[in-house]
Amino acid sequence: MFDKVLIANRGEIALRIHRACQEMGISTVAVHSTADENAMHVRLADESVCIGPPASKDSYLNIPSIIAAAEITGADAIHPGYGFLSENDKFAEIVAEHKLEFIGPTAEHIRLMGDKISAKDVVKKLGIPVVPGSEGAVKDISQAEKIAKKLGYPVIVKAASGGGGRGMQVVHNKAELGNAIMACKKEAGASFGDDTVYLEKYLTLPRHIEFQVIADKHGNVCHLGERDCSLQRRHQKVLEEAPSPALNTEERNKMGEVVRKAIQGLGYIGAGTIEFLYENGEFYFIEMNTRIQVEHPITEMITGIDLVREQIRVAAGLPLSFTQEEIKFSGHSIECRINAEDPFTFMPSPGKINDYHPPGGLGVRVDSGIYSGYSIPPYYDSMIAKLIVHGKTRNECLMRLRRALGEYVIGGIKTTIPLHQSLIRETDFINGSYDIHWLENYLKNLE
Ligand code: MV4
Repeated sequence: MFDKVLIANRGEIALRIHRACQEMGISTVAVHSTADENAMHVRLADESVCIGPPASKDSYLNIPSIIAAAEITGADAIHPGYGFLSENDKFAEIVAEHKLEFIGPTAEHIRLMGDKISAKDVVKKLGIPVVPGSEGAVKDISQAEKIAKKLGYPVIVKAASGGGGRGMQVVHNKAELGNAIMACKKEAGASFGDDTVYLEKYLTLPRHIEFQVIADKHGNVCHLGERDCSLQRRHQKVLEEAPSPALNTEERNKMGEVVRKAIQGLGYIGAGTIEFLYENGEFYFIEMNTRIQVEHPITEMITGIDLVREQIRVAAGLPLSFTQEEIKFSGHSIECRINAEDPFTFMPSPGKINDYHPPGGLGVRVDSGIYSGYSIPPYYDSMIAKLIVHGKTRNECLMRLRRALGEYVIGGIKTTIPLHQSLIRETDFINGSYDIHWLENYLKNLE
């Protein structure tokens, strides 16, 4: 096992990784920008190294500084968290070249999944159902017209190097197709330096359901069930739940097994998430994420498995500490992302927290590095806390979430707590009947 892990991230996930390390007897190195000197994970880490000025490109994305910090402190491994360098194949490669362990998959698997065309192609061959579409890249407009005609409109044009909702165009008829392809290519070229695009049938009212997997270096792969992440605004998840209210046990076990087999066939190592659109009882693969995700705690709450601990174990060459048969899904969990933003306009609201009282009690978990007197810097993502609740049933979970949100005091800044309070009182939410467009429609009707 590693003696020392460098945490190449900030905020709640840096603290989450520190906690896992501490419970494993591993010492931690925090790397931080000048704006994060007072961050909780920096205070709690065994050592800390300032790696640059506030702008992410000069600090949290600064590969030479991070590698230097690892070498100076004698770290054995680097955990990248989510965002920043977590899905950068070059970084994974450089880490390995410096005889450090990257706590994540190989650079090759990151690269394979980073290209959405190759990702779709490889998982399809491994038996995962994908959205019908072009086989590979769109070559020219006339070819695209033929494919679109076969698929039937509406179709969607996506960038091969995109993901997370960037670089997409929905097309309703043949007349719009040429322009949409050109627009998508232009945006993709400018944003990702790669103007390759592909075509898919556009699913109009799907849910976003993703399966969590974890694999070790001995060929063992487990799935940990699914999360429903349909409640999003501008491709930012707002609230997630596990299990999905839309799936039954049979559907879960069946798709879980399909996913498990595919990931085994891929030779993948580490934690990963297979994203699907789910419509009319069918799953359609869209993307795979090769990192730990923001919403991983709801999976931990229903399985009792510490995913970050398992990531560290498998990176160190140890086997998973459980088998698929030993995983028992228990109860229901919901996560609310709490952002330093106006709850209804979503304008960022950084600044000093002058009053802080997090909720507690049975089944309540708060993952956050904030504290009374802490100033939220304006340079980074606005998510400042995650409230995660567990209950024996979805209804118990909902009642507990209502109670916990009511207790939560964050004074001095605006937060999205009031949004969550109204959201969870909506009939559609209570009934679990929502799709990927529900939240945006709900917000529009509030205006
Ligand atoms: C789609 C789709 C409908 N049909 N693909 C958006 C983010 C990216 N990961 C994939 N996205 C979508 N792909 C097909 N063929 C609709 C979306 C989509 C979406 C997906 C998940 C959650 C929220 C969303 C909001 C708008 C569009």
